[in-house]
Amino acid sequence: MKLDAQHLQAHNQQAIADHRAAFDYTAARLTGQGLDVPQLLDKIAALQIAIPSWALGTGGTRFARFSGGGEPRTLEEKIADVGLLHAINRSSGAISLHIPWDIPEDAAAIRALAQAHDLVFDAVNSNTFQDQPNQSLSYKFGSLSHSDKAHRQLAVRHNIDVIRHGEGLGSKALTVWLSDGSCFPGQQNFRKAFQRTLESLQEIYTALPVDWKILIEYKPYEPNFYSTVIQDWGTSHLLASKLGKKAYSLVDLGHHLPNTNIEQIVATLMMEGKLGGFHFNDSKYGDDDLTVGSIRPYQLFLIFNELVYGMEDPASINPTPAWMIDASHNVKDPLEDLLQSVEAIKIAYTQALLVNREELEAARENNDAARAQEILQDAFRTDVRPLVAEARQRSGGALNPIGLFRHANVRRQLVQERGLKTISTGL
Ligand code: RM4
Ligand code: MN
Ligand code: MN
Repeated sequence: MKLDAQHLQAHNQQAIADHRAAFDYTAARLTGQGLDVPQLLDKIAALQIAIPSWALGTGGTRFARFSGGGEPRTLEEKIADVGLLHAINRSSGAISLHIPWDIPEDAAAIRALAQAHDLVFDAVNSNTFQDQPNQSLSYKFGSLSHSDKAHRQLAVRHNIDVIRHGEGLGSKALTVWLSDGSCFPGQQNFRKAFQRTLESLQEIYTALPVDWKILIEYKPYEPNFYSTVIQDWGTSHLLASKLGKKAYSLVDLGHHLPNTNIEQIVATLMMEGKLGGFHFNDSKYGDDDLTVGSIRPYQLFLIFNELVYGMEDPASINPTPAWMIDASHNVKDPLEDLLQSVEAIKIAYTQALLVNREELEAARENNDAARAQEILQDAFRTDVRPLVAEARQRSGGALNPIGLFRHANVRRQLVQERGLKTISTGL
């Protein structure tokens, strides 16, 4: 289905008076503080967050999966879903594919379809954490780090295939996440596993087109429960540095042990010009893949505070990272969940744009911890939702995304089109 533009306009019309009052109040306050509101709106509108092709179906756990109705059955239907999101919020203008969950059989046709929905292709993701039907060798004991060369070669070739698929779609980056590691002490030689991974990545790196990046994701545990080969940002950064200038680290918010200071990791990687990608989600215990901002919105803000500093600092050597949501939806409608996630990202980004950096630096130089906290929390506690809504509306999107999604009965129409019992490839 495609969203009816007139429906969107009519829905906005109902909310416009309340919105205008809230926006005018916020804009006047911020202008009074010396902020350039039109410039803020441009920045908010420009931030586009990629949607992964595996997040459009209902997620599950290793215990059960309770599918929802109208899930996209094909890559074409997944593109249509992201197109719907983008039509509603004008902020999800990119899609990230996981190969082989979503192999584009006819790249030119898929690219044209995406274009018709105003979408581009973000990073492509390889998958060596599952065996595919008829696969000659198993990844049970690893892929790029496997003790056996033939296994490693299989995984290297898969990554190169993924690059080729991505080239056909106009992607510019390959994301590698490895589940490689060990479940028991003594099972793996840490040093050999690292060296083998590096060698495999070097082969993949050689196959990267000139204008491509390789993004290396880290994760401390799961599915391996004793060790993972790329366990933390330091290991990812070490690999990226050894590989060369097209290699970067990727931070996934869920891939940290409890209470890790993620904002400090972001600061360090950006200082080194090595933060290439970012996966958003939220968690309470581990890699919970919950809706962005649903558990720890202040942490998200503090992370954005570092991201904005890294992006706006004229001396920064870090390219703009590839932004993607990487979450799973076990109990919510996936599309509603994604709308909420994008909104949470935009709110945290906007709040971070409000931070008075000069005053913050002065407070830091004076070791004035109380003042520094005031500055940060003043930005965090500003209700920026009218700014985010205004930016969205000016770009042709909805003032109230979830309100419109429900009012337009999007899910009911998708169920009618696709059926109640459909299952999407992915998590
Ligand atoms: C992993 C990791 C990867 C994602 C897979 C589906 O935990 O976050 O980025 O591709 O899940
Ligand atoms: Mn991820
Ligand atoms: Mn993850």
